[in-house]
Amino acid sequence: MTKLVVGGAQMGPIQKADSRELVVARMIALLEQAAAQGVQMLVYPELALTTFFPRWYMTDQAEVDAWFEREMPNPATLPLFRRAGELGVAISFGYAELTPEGRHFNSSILTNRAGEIIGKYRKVHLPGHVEYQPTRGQQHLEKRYFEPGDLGFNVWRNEGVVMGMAICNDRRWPETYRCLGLQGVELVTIGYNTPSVNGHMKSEGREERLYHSELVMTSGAYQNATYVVGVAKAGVEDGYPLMGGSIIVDPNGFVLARAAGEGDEIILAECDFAKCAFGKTTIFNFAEHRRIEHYGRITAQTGAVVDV
Ligand code: CDT
Repeated sequence: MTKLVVGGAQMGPIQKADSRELVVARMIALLEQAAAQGVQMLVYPELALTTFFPRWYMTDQAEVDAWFEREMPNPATLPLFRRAGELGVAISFGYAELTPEGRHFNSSILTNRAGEIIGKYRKVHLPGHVEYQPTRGQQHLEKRYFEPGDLGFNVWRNEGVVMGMAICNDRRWPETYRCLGLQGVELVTIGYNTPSVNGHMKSEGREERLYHSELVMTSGAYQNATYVVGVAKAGVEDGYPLMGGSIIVDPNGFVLARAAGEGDEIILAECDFAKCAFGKTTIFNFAEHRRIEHYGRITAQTGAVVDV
């Protein structure tokens, strides 16, 4: 029977001018705060080391590449890994990854409680667009700066718990959770940067967006009998608001902890992973109840086809 105190390190805004060193110092402060409260596994947001740079349209590749990390850990982030190891806190955070082959991914890593990287994920569902769109209130250029992740959805046994990662927009897709659920996932970590306003529909404000965020993470948790921890970068970055709403969800779909504000903030919950067994062996016993002979379209077809 494994229990872990899981925390979410919601981060307030990071401005364009903020250095990696400044951000890492904030992450270490959150880590120390979390460890003092007994947290053993701490999850940070997507692209945790920088402002959400895909809101900026850039044409100079050197300018783009400056937002990316060429190795992990690197001199700027090593103090975070070291401190996490000293405190015995496993961590997961997102960053922009530039590979030695020159490939760009929106990635996240997972460490054990010794501060050693044991898993990496590259974001599969990239939202947004490639070219500048003058009609949008703000740009969302993830499709310009990243290629879709090439590693798929994997799990790792970490500190006795089957853990998987997803990033931001992935949380809206049931396929994400099910691919992890089919590998027995017990904890899904999800960092995110979600603008408070919908670039396509200005009438959709923060409350609706918070509702949708919570809806997808609670249903993903329930339908796969897994804990989910979703962690926001929030607040106003260079004039553009990001919503908060970080939550920890239990395997029955109930929210155990919820962030109150839009600044740096720790949420936490004691997670008893034995609780995943009930759903996994009853209503969501996949081996017993799934009917894969009827699910072929899910992998054979991308867009909806109306043929009636
Ligand atoms: N970072 C990220 O994936 N954000 C998206 C916003 C999409 S709006 C083009 C999200 O799903 O929250």
